Parts: sequence; structure tokens; C-alpha cells
Amino acid sequence: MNRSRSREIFARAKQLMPGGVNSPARAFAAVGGEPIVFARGQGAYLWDVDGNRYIDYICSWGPHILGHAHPPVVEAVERASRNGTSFGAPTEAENTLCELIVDAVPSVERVRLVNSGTEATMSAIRLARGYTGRDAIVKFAGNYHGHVDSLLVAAGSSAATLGVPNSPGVTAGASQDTLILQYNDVAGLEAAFAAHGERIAGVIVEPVVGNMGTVVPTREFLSALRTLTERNGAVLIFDEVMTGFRVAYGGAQSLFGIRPDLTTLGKIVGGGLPVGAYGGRAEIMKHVLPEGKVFQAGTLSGNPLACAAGIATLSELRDDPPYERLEQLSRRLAVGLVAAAGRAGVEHTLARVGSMMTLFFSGEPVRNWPTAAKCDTQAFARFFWGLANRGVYWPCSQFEALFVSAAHTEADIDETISAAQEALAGASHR
Ligand code: KE4
Repeated sequence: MNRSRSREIFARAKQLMPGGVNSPARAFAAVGGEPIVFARGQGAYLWDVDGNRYIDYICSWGPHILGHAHPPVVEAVERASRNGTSFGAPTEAENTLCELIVDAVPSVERVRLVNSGTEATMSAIRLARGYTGRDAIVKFAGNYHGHVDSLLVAAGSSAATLGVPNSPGVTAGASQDTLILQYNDVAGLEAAFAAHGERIAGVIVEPVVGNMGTVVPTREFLSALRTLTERNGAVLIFDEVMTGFRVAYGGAQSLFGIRPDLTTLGKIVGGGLPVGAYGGRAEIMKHVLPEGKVFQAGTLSGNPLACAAGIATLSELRDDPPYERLEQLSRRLAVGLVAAAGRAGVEHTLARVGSMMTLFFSGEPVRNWPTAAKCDTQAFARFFWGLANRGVYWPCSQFEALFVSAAHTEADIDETISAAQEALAGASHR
């Protein structure tokens, strides 16, 4: 594929921006080579600046469940922009988007809009600490909740020891109150509460993990999360930035029948524009300024354009739910990928919840970070480029989930499986 224009633009990008990107996930560090520069998206497709077309499975890392440049979303944003893009004052559109969220997400009684998933998780953690008067936060290895200082933490020496910074610029003070446990490890969670129960303000968890690739929680783990937080007076935070409106209209919590105390949202809730949200039990949310004392603010929070995109997206997901079609398309893709990997003799497992899934280059089921870390990331990198050079744009890391949109067709899925068959043959033989 000719990508000369892409290379030219990216060379300039690297002079202007660190790594040439505005988010490291896009820098292709995990797969090598240079990021592809894109010009346009429409439905299930992306076109790069050299005019090459790709079937897209990143969907902007999740938001585009209805496809790129979905006409009702584009029209809603165009219409809203004619009335002004931001007032820094209340608008009815914020009521409409918050109404949709409260109606959709079982545990959310009241909600606050912000501008990103990171802002949502950062605010939810501050609220959990403000509400409980406690300091410690539990998170899980392989779970990503945005670039929040207190969550950019490496695991301590043992499951029940507090974390240490894993990024320059994060101080010991910011990380000393964070406990890193293993996902799906009930005993570890019990030990942490036994050792620190009276100090734990909250537990934040991806109820289906996307950020070490797709990892599904066990029933026991979900039940332990809810029981142990309740018993110890800690706040259970479901980070549904990725799973919200993705795995079901009501998110993972509606699939699993678990009610967290707080939920964070992002991605789909903004329909591709910058919206994050955190919400939950009214008795907790009333502690947020100006009703309560927990400070959180934002110039562009709830701005009319982002709300318009979110409203158009959630309204369509509510009124014409694509979830059955997404299930059929996603199952077709999953079955095809597994068959192709089997034929190519490539060690693999596949994990899927609805229209988010991951083909792992490992023969061992991925249940947590230690098992995820066993994947053959070199084989993955070869697979990634084998697909990209056949017009399929896959998440550029083994430790990301892929997404199917309602704009994908059976033909797209079958074309993807054929490309995967050839790419896997390349991945296994080189
Ligand atoms: P943002 O601040 O990127 O909107 O959201 C942070 C975040 C929070 N929680 C979960 C479960 C998330 O997956 C994310 C962001 N996801 C990554 C990709 N897995 C976004 C891609 C990027 O960082 O560029």
C-alpha cells in the first residue's frame, strides 16, 4: 500500500507533538512502523490521506458504535453549532443527555457531565474519598482508567501492599494510597479488605476489561466486589467508559445484574465528541459541589455540541437498539477468527462480550494481567500489519479490545476473516 503522504504528514507531526500524537495509544509503539494518518471516516470505513480504504475495528477506541459520520449525529451537531458552541451556562441539552443516562444505566440516579473518561474517573475517586472520608483506592492490574495520577501506579510488592508511581511526575504521595490487585482474584480482594478495610474509600474496576484486551469477570469476582465493598463501607465504582452503551444499552451492570455505587462513562456517551460522565446513588452525588463540598468543575462540561452528539447517539441506541445485529456480526467475526487461527496453527484464545472482543496470541485463557502478559506480542504485531496491508484497521496493541459497529456488514466481516486468514499465515510462518 502506498502511504507516502501519511509518512510526510507524520514526519511533521513528530516535530510538533511528542511522538507525533496527541495520545500514546495511537503511536503504534506496540506494533512498530509508523501510524497511519487518516483523512475521513464513513460508516465502518476509514480512508487514509493516501486514499487507502480500511474496514475499521478501532471505532475511535469505542465511541462509534453507529459508525463514523453517522448522519443523524452529524446533523445534530451541525444544527447545534448554528446556535453557538458553548455558553458556560445551563442548557436544556444537558438535561436531555442526563435524562437519557439516568434512564439507561440502572444504578445512576444523578449524574455530572465532564469532558473525558479520565475526568470522570478522577472525579469519581475524589467523590468516593470525600464521601467516605477515607484515602485508599483499590484498582486492578491491567485495568486502565485514564491518566489519573493516583491510578498511574505499579503494583506494590505483594497484593496487599500500597502502590508505587509508574510514571515520572507521579509522586509517592499520589500513589501511596492506591492498592493494585489482580483481576478475578477473590482471595486477593479479601486480603486487601482484611488488611486495609477501614481505609479503603473505593474500588474502581472495569466490569468487562478492555485495556488488557477483553477479559471477562467471573461471577465470584463480581459478587465479591459488591459484597466486600458493601460490608466495609467502601464505594464500588464501575468504570464503564468502554462498556457503557457498548455491551448493552445499560452497560455491563445491566448484563451482570450488579449495582455499583458510582459509574463512570465516556466514549459512546458523547457519540465521538468529548463527553465523560460520572453518576450513581443520589446520596453520594449530593456531595458534589455546589450541593456538597467535593470540588469538580469544567469550562466545556456539558457543552451543546457534545451533548447534541451524545443525545443523537443514545436516542438511536434506545429507540432502534442495534445490539442483536451487533451480536450476530460479532459472533460471525469471532467464529471466523478462531477458525482462521486454528487453520494457521497459531496459538490463540478469543474473549468476547457483545461487540467488543480480543484475539489473544496465547493458548492460555486470559483471566488477568499475568496471563495477558504471556501473549506473543510479536506475532500480534505481524498480524496487525498483515491486516492493515489488506485494508483492515485493527487495534494497534494486543492489549486493546476491537469494536464492531452497526455500520459493519456481513460482507465486511467476511472480507476481514479472509484478510485475517492470510495475515495469520504470515504471522505464524515468519
Ligand atoms: P479518556 O480520558 O481517554 O476519554 O478515557 C479514559 C478511559 C477510562 N476508562 C476506560 C475503561 C478506558 O478504556 C479509557 C480510555 N481508553 C483508551 C483505550 N483503551 C483510550 C485510547 C487512548 O488513550 O487514546
